Amino acid sequence: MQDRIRHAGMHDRLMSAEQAAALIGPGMTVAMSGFTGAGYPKSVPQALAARMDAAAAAGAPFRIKVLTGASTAPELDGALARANGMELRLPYQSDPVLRERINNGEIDYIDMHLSHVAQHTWSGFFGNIDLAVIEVAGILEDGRLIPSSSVGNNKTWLDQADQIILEVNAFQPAGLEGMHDIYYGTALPPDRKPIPLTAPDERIGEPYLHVDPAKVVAVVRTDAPDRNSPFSAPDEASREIAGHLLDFFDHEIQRGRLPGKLLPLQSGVGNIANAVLAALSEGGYEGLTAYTEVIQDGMLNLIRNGVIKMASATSFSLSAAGVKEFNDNIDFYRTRILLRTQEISNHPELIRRLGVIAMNGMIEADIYGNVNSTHIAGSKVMNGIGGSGDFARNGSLSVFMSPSTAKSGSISGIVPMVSHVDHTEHDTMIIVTDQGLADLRGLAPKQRAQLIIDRCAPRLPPHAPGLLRPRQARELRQAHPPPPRRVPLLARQACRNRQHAHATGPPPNRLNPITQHLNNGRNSQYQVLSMDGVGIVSFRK
Ligand code: 0RQ
Repeated sequence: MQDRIRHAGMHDRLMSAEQAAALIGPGMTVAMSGFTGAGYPKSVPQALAARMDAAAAAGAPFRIKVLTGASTAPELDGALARANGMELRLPYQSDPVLRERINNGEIDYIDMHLSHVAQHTWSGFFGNIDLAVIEVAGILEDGRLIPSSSVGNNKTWLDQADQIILEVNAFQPAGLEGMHDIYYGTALPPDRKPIPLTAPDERIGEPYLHVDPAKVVAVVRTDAPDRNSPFSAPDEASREIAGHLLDFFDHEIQRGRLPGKLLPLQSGVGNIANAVLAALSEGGYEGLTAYTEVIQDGMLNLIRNGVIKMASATSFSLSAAGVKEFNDNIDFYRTRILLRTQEISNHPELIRRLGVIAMNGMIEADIYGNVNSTHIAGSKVMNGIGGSGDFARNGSLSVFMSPSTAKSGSISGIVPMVSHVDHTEHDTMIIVTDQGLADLRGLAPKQRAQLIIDRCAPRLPPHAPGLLRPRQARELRQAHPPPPRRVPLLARQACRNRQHAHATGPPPNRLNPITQHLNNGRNSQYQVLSMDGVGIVSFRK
């Protein structure tokens, strides 16, 4: 095969990962490639972590600020976090070691919309970008770069960083060349122009990234695969969620609110999202499109079997089996997949114009439709908001999905009040759990609450101890004279219930603040029927 490094001058800058890592100094702001475990640098971060370990052992801690596209992998986030070498990380992560350090307060973490990262960098909010470490699949004779398995923020990093280290990864298939569409027309206000993209399969840029060769201080050869985490086989809850969603799509097509080929699909990360995609292949669809961030195994299968004719994204996130399928059939996929910068894959203007159907996982939703995608019990981050906000706010349909309970049924996914808000009730249109689907469009808060509880909340067996009896309800009415409210909520009690649930599992037969409030309301529309240990389960008009 032709050498991946075709620019003569770049050969002079070839060096080992250790030599390249020595160019990074304490306190630097370093931007790295990588998005959902794809296209991240594989060797320089590990060599840097070794330096950090040595520095710490010598009593001189060595820490840097790290910016990426999204999550990376053990060789980057894991290695630098283990070496305690990060003082700041943004904008999305999913590494267990890094997560622990963030949640222990040892690393500052800026969790932000992925579409905002480039513009905030240009505006200088993260300070000067001292250096960028970018994985590429090759370097052309003229110095342009063949992007790797993700694009993410690489255009911005190459443009904004003072110095560049390139990792040229021979493991990435040469057939990636031509699969990218890098648009160079974005700007800060007031110089913005409409982005000329009206369908997911349109090309508006070019297949290569630009770099000023004078800024390239090191070129490192690597030959290593991406993270390639396996996906769990869809479980019963995921299949039920997928079934409800497909029924809903059918209903919307029959009502004329969705075309037969749906609208461009966005699918988030995680096992549930992957399971929904798997189910779509049995839904009788063909010729669909995707305008999304990440191509997971489920989407690759849909492209393979013609259900999706074309997908636009910024990255892959494949299992080892998915990578093999992709690499073995790359000529087929090259005409059906376009990888763009995350500025474009997540651009609000484009998501709104295309009418994207946004489908994302969540940790919990409250009965009014506020959604927590990121924080367990309000304070421990799981991954980050990623692109879910870009898509949910601007899509024509914003769907959030989760099993109705977590941790073996001990924590309700539907709660009185979310412990952290990522997506407000104003952005949330559809909530789906294994129990059912609530279409919140056109509903006022108390109507939303009734529907979410009726359709989505976990169910109790008929004689469960949480059943609220009429006498108890009467007593409660006397105990808590109710103020009429637009959004009934006893916030203090909602928080107390949650703390208890997370500390000890489901609390014993305790009255839920919302059920109390709704039941107590002189002008309440609802009568409480039952409740679970964590949040209310059902009430009726
Ligand atoms: O924990 O791994 O310890 O078992 O959260 O939950 O049910 O496996 O669901 O893999 O689909 O992820 C929201 C995290 C869901 C994901 C989230 C625990 C649960 C498990 C994972 P364990 P599941 P998924 C585009 C879109 C934000 C970013 C986004 C996410 C773990 O979808 O990161 O959407 N979204 N980006 O046990 C306590 C609860 C819980 C809970 C779940 N209520 N309480 N723990 N868990 N609910 C892509 C990008 O932006 C890049």
